[in-house]
Amino acid sequence: MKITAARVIVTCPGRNFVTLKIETDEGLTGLGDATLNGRELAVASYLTDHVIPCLIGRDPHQVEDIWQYLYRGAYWRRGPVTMSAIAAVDTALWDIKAKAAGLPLYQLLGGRSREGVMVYGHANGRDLAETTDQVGKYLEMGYKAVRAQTGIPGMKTAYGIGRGTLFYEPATKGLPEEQIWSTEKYLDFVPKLFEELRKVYGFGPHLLHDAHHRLTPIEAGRLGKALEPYRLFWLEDCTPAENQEAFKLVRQHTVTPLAVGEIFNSIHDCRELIQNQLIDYIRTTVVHAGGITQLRRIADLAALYQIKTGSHGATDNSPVCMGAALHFDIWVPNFGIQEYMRHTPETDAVFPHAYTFSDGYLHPGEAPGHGVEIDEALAAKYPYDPAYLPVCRLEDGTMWNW
Ligand code: CS2
Ligand code: MG
Repeated sequence: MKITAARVIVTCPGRNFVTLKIETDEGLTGLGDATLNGRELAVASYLTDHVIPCLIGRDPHQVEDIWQYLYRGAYWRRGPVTMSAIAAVDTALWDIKAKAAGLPLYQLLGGRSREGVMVYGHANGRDLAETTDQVGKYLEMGYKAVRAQTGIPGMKTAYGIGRGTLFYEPATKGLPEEQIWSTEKYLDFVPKLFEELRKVYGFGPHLLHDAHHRLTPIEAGRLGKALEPYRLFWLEDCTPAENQEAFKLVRQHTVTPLAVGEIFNSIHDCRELIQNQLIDYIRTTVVHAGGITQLRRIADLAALYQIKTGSHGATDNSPVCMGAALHFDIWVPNFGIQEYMRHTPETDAVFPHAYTFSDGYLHPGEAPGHGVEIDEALAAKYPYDPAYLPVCRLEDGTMWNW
């Protein structure tokens, strides 16, 4: 088999998605997600201008060799743009290989290790009552695990407070929205949220929380300790992770499980965190961490240290990423949980998919490949519409981590 053509499809059915479609001389096609929120066209150009010309004429079955060619061959290694582009190629090639075999992708990885993929949904509200109410709605839908984020008294904005129900979309049109942050107000209020949630819903459901890189290591330790009585499934991105050693300080102060990795793009970003057992869940995902080929390597490394997977699954990861992630999740021995922020009906219509939700679990389906296609005619009706993620400042105007 030979790759005859490849192209990038950019579409905005409510939010922007970048998709790579690879075509072969045998008529099989594969899809890969290449969406990098707020920087979409950089990846589209990387693919169109620099990667696609190198793919034409290659055997799509050589998934590993093509991965190595794109990674080593660029000379400039790693980084979110490069690795999202490589991920898109890798995902599309796995899709083609599985379609050629007539099998769902998970069968090529080693087969099913569980009945379904436990997911967590996003509950959020402007205040404690609204957030508590929203958590209840997810539990009614059958979710076994819910992430809770709440508005904080005295703060106009807080991370994770949604626009619309069932999904949270942080990117906005125009220049980046500026949000104001107070660590003090946040640290005082968050334990009250989880105290209330445990009071109302008991200790049955798994509860998660995302601090979205806002705290210093010692503040993260303080929050983890304060949340211990409420037994969180995980506390996510409690502090920025460029300095992986920072997590030693967090670990010294709390036994609340820690999750990190949604912005990582290679195994090297998480190596120290894994080898020093400084985290409990690794959140690297198909689209931003180099595809299935790199993700399975990260998972295998993590397994040596009893660290589980918990892949990023926000709305900016397209249904193509979600489809591929679910095949990975149903196979990976050290699976923990999968994030699942629902896409809008418009997005689901552009990306028809085999995966389904029932009773708190997602199922990848049995379609050959990763089970996600694109309706190109419909996609063309939604042209690219630039949007940025917000930026964050402290109350005195100092730039902070969004
Ligand atoms: C978040 C994301 O899903 C998460 O845990 O941290 O919503 C993140 O903010 C977005 O994916 C950014 O594009
Ligand atoms: Mg997050």
